[in-house]
Amino acid sequence: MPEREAAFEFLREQLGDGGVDADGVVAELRRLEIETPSWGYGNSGTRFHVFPWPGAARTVWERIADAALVHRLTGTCPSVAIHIPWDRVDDWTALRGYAEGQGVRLGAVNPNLFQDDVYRLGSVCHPDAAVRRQALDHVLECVEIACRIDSGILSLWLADGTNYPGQDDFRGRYRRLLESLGEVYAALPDGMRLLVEYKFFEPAFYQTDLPDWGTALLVCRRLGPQAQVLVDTGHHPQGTNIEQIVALLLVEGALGGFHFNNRKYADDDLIVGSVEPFELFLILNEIVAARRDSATTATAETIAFMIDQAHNVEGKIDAMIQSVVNIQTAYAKALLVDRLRLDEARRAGDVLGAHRVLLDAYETDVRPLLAHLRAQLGLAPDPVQAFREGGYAERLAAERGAIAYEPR
Ligand code: LRH
Ligand code: MN
Ligand code: MN
Repeated sequence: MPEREAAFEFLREQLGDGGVDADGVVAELRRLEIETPSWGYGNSGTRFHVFPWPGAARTVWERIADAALVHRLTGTCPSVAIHIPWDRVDDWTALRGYAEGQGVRLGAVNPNLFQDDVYRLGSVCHPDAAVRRQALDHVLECVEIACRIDSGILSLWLADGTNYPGQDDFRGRYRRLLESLGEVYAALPDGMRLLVEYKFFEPAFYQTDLPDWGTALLVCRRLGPQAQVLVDTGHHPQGTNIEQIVALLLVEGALGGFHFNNRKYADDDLIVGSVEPFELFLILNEIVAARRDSATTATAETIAFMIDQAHNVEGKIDAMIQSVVNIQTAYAKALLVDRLRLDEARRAGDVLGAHRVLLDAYETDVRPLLAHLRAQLGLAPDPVQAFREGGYAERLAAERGAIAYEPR
């Protein structure tokens, strides 16, 4: 038996002794789907500099090809989110066909309401009705694009906010927000979801119109059941308990999806799980717990797992695969949590006993489980290594070269 399978058999036995069915865990891991963002494959950077990466994708076609490569190596990323106008094409049928030919589908459509000069004072909350109209027309066009590519998700983030006390009227802006999003909601076809993404600051530095999950939830409540909250893990003040937000949104049936990434200071968009892997595990633990609870299963099953990250000094595809693997790893660990023992400890008031149940799962080396899953899928056991040793980066660098950054 190869060493890898022996490691799996050993783990299977060990888990079995604790009442965990390793094959069941592998089957659940197999159902996990993670959407990668087209914008993570091109060059990006900070306001200080954008370092061109040799081989980084230059066009939407190349971004889709790179997302497809990530799917071929991981087996878990069958869709790619697009951002309009960054990914705009004349012929959506052609782009859709190209993606399908590559083995992926087009996923969430992200309108862009933050890059035009006209949005200096906001988009759908702007004091001038003509600007709000322009912003709304763009979002409505994105609803149409979503229909054409058969995507079920419109993913909306607003950069709207103000920079100085007194600059605008909070109540007025909130009303404009509700009225504008009401028009978007009315245009959604059956089955399409509007995911409302919040962020506490940036680019606005004094006040943001959708600063937190509570405001996003209030808006979704006004709109209706097709509107749900999108949690970008990098969009909270320091120290925020994101796993609690996730749990509450699940109970409220309002958790639409994630933009996974990691951060140290602000909206850093680093590789998922690179700075706070335990936090990632705790978030996924809440999702697994909600899937096991009949009151929350329905919402927990429809969560869109999306990555939203950007790469300043590192290779794009390599970084994306590492994020995917880190999510799979944390999810596998969350699946190992002994929920009966956790429940008992909680009811007995055994504070540290309950905590140790989580640690037991978190500290398990799940790499043999993931390697076993990949063997089932006919993939290499370590997709990062497969990418690094497969000559992909060198081939893409030779084909595409390093292009100087041009604003998209
Ligand atoms: C805003 C954000 C949002 C955008 C993306 C490029 O910070 O998270 O999701 O669409 O970054
Ligand atoms: Mn985001
Ligand atoms: Mn962000």
